[in-house]
Amino acid sequence: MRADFIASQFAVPGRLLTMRPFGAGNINHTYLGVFRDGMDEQRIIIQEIRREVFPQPERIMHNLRELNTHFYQQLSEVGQSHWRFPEIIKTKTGEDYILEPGGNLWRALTFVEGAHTFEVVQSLEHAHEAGSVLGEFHTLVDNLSTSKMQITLPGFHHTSAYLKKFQDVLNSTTAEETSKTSLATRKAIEFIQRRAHSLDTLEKANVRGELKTSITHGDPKLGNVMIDILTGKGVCLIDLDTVQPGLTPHDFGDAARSICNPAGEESTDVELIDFDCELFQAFYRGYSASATETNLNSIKPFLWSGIHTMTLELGLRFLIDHLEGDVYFKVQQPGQNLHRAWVQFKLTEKIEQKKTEICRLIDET
Ligand code: GN1
Ligand code: MG
Repeated sequence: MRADFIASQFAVPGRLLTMRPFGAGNINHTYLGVFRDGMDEQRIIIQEIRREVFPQPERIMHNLRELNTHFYQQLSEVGQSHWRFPEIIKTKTGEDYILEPGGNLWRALTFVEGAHTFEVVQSLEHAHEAGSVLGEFHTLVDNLSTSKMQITLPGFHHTSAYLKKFQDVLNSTTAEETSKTSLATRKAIEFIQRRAHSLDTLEKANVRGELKTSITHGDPKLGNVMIDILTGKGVCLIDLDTVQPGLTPHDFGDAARSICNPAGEESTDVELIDFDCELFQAFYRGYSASATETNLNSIKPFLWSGIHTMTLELGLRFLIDHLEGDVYFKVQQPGQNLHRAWVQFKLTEKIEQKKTEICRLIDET
């Protein structure tokens, strides 16, 4: 296995005992390596960053260095904190990563011990902790200048650019053929077309100067929230590859869409999809308790749109990938990206139906 060879290039004491695929990521290839040095055992994360998704993966490593330095500074100022984060493990020759000639980037990170992640929400407390971790993340990066962070994924949450791409893809022959053969595909296309006008609310607010650009996580879904195994408390956000300048309500919306759907985004039954307002209340209480008051007040008017936009945008991204032949999101079987799109579209419908209640919960805190 190639990952074994790569693992041996990093400066970890001892010998590699095991190496296995790890996590449920849709983009990069992640492995957990276990090293043994005498009686000591160390677990590390090895990742292959796909260049076809991240055109300049070196930027991810630049941002990670900046972010870790910033976290250290912030946390040393506030004293003891439970916040933890994956750290870069250097190669034996002192580099931060290994670049395959013309290809992907490999890096090694420390494993956050004593904590785990869940793909599906476990309880109201879990939703609260996930909210709290996201609020804490936004507070920690509040004074990190956007100029220090590079764009790792151009156009990542530019929803209108996805819409443009969708229209281009629809004009291509493959998409025409797909839409002729599948009713589910045709209906999915119509689903987006009916909502195309509502996709750029946040981008427009940003252009008008009503919503500022800040450092965002970019992918704060539930599966990226680490929870302490013993206490059940939130520990940190992992998967920091898309930390870059963006719009905070996008982060809020991405977290909410994944936490408040009790069936999870890989549910095989779209009829089970719901946006649970009790979970949302718990998530929102956790978020507002750890976000700064100024930030919360400035994003409040955009939070429902953030949830709606991010859910619809993810559905749209899955649909585009289905139409393009599954080139972006990894799939286990054909049609999986279309199904994933429908999960997000069902969730979008629920978010639309429950708009009044969601907005009431946002306003009363
Ligand atoms: C991808 O690779 P992963 O699972 O962390 C995607 C996110 C989606 C998510 C949906 C870089 O994240 O934007 O919300 O799948 N990441 C990228 O599960 O596109
Ligand atoms: Mg990710």
